[in-house]
Amino acid sequence: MERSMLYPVTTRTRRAVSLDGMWNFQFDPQSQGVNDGWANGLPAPLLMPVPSAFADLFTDKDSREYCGDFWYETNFFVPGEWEGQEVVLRFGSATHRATVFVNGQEVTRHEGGFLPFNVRVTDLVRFNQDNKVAVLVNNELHEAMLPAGRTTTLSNGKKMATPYFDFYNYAGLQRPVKLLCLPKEQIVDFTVNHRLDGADAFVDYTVETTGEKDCRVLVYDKEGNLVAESTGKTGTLHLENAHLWNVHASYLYRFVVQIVDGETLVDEYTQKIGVRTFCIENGRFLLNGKPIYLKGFGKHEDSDLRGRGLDLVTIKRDYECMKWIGANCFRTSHYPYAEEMYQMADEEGFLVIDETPAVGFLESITNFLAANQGNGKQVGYFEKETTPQLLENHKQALSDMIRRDKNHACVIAWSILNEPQCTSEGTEAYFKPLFDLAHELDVQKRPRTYAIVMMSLPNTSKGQQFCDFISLNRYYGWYVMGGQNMVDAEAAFHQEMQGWNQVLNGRPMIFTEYGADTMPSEHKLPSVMWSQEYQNEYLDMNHRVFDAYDFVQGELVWNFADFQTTEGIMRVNGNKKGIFTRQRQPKDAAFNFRARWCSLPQDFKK
Ligand code: CKU
Repeated sequence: MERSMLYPVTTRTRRAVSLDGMWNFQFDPQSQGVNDGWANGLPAPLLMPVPSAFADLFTDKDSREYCGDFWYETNFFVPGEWEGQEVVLRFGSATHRATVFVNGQEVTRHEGGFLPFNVRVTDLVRFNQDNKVAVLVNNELHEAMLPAGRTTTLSNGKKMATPYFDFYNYAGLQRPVKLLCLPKEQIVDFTVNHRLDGADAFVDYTVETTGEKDCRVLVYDKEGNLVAESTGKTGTLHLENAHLWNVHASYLYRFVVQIVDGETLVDEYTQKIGVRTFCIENGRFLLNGKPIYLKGFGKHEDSDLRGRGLDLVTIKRDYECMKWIGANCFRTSHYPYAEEMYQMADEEGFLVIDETPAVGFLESITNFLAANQGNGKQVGYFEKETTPQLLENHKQALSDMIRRDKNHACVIAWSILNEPQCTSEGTEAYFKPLFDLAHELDVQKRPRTYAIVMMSLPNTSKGQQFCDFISLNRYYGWYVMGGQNMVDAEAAFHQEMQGWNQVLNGRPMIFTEYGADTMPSEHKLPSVMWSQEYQNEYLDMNHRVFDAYDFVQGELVWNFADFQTTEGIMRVNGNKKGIFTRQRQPKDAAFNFRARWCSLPQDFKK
């Protein structure tokens, strides 16, 4: 149960109650809360909404930039009729680490800010009464964690987080918190893999439970008709004339997983699942056996006031914008997103490249972003004292992400890192176990990749050989040879592409980043960098290069929308490479993309 990554649902045997709302909240700069008994009640609480980041709700800078320990606390009522069953608390995430207390007692600790965790509290809660949950959260950054960064102390004694990554270090309880009631013998995990045979589909499944009783799986179509059934903890479901899940043409079956004891229903879990296959063959991505060209975005979970807090309104608007512009894919840069985002991708028929929070493993980027704060040193990232701990945390995040997301039709690939340092000796020893683990854990054997930073070239990158497809982050015409130099940028870009052509060995390549910062306020004829006109010229040049190579099988522009970053001389109140503003209104480039993407066939360059 503790390990279960199943999304909480209410069924005949399960209850899932939302604990979202206004919680009590308090900063703990001296880390005194544990000793002073704050788990039993916060001495001077503020109110704080859950889910949300806390940062952008305050009006003073010290609170916004707060780094260190802080607490959330609320009361919850446990119904008396739940007695005799398992009671579980489920956090969608706690950024970046948390210790949970129930009725004053510590019940669990969790490291990593972007994946869910459960804790069983059956023996601690008082039934038919109020109970207290207190969560000690910490948002400090260091080099053995994902995402990486460092924490320093300012002359006034306050801590400051310096991310090694280009997004704001939002923190808190940013995803839903739920109280669950589950049967003692329960379903812990459910896994599917799909095979197509003519008009039919076969779904091989496995159910993991906490006991020995038998299982049954039922499949219902959209109209609610039972279309397949099987018994056993493993088995195969035969879908005659299967409705396949497809891009912009989703079809989701309802899978009902049961533990049964003769006629008695012991546990029941349900999940909507799309049936499809995805693989790479002859340098092409094949969805249900047909070539598909990837068009879309690198994104962020980022919106006004909420920071990275789950916001269904933003999610809805983002999908409407992505449909309007003709996109079919996005990458969850640079961390696994809230589960609600993948559920919507399943419903809307979008392809997702799912990324771990492995970002910031490169000192040149840190020095560049931090400009005046960097230490100027550039050493191998995977030969440090912190590396073994980092690898452990990385494996944990990768396993949890795969376990959580493996049944989503939308998820077509695993991105194992973003822009790591990958040219030094330690690279292979660090990468190999992670790439192996992804294949071992994923029965669908989704293709694996990592986003390769500028300056890591085909002949210098010691990580590219592990990829099933190559993903490049490239900024020719922005960070490299921008402005009037664009003509040289285009030539240099072609030259690099020829190098990659030598090492692809039939693997497709996609662009996981390309983009130019653009202020929605700026127009200029002829263009200058940062103007809307320049963003379009930059994109046209990049697309000319992509279109010249058959092996380029996708383009995910950086970024879907403007997003918040740490302040500094490289960023104007955030990164402005959005095709949409942070408020999700189109820049001029959005119309350029709409014209291109709506006219490119799905099987472009088939
Ligand atoms: C993006 C220099 C490349 C760093 N890359 C990662 C991403 O997180 C950044 O936001 C580029 C950028 O806009 O610089």
